[in-house]
Amino acid sequence: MAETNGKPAFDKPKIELHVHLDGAIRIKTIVEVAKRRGITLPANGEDKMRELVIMHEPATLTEFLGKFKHYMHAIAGDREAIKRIAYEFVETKAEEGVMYVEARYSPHLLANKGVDPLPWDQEPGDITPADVVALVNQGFKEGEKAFKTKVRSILCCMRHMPNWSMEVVELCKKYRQDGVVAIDLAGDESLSCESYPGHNTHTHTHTHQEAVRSEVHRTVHAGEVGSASAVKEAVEVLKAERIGHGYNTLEDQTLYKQLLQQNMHFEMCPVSSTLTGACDPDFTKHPLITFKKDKANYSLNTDDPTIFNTTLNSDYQVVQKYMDFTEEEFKRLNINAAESCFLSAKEKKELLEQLYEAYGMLDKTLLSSVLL
Ligand code: FR7
Ligand code: ZN
Repeated sequence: MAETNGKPAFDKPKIELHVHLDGAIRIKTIVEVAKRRGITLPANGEDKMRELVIMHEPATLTEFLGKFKHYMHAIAGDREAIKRIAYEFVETKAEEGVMYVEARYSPHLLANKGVDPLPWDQEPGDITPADVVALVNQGFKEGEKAFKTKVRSILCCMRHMPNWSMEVVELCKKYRQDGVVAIDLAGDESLSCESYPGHNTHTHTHTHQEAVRSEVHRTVHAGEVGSASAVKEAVEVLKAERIGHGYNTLEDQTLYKQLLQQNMHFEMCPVSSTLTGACDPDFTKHPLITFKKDKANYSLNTDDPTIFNTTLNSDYQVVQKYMDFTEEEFKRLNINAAESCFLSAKEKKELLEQLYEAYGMLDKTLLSSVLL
């Protein structure tokens, strides 16, 4: 990873919209929880575990999944651990100067009951996907109180598990008063949202349609390693309001121009994009440069800070160093992130007002109400 020390590239409040809770767990916590539960980890001690989990070079999906396999079995299926990772997540984001964050995860991948197959070779237990959501919500709520960073959550469907998806949207509905704001589709992008013959009532398409019907916000991982057609499918079929990554949108200029016109939000993850092999490791050739030049609506995000050994600041440092990002652009993209977040209109307005104030900008909301 690029150097993460020194002065922050942008020393003002930030918004993060694309970060996986299960890709943001502290190694120290993994080691402590494993010890308490008597669970074996593939390496002894924090330093060796960190070395195993961190990704240094661009990798394949299989290698990437291997990182989760090193530690997810230690956290999944444990009430205290699930609540703790949520609480600590808020503390970490507060330290990074994040004012508002939307954290995402798959409730099924942290459960040990009512999920088939049981993930991470766990023994059956008593924590259902619904219990996972309730525990994460508790951790977030306590973290918000303690650290003053606002947190909401996005529940992920997994592309290879269409049979989990309807429950995910139901959980979004059940917990909408408790901090859950949206649904996502994550996982292996080579699998299309309709690619399960014989499962036509259990497709991601059905689920995202149900999300539209019940007014659950939608984002979809697309155009990261997948092509521009995956982005088109996300927008047209799954009715995504934001796109996770979306780098390959640029391969289809008609689609790209249409999405620019629609003001589609792209959740960009610069460091992640090179370590997953989605983009060329030469940051000076990164698609983000085009999005910036075109004044597109995008945010900057870490994706999986534990695995990529990053903080939000290191992603900001990378784009400052290799893509000539200025203070003005950092402000503009954070305002765009706030505009595209999944809070209610009232809460979004409050967030924007706080940002304008922190950025020393004229109160735009007030101005527009005067002008109207
Ligand atoms: C996905 N996750 C974390 N980061 C990512 C990512 O794509 N950057 C996990 C959830 O938050 C899922 C990890 C996982 C587990 C089993 C099988 C697959 C995957 Cl294909 Cl991606 C979404
Ligand atoms: Zn992601």
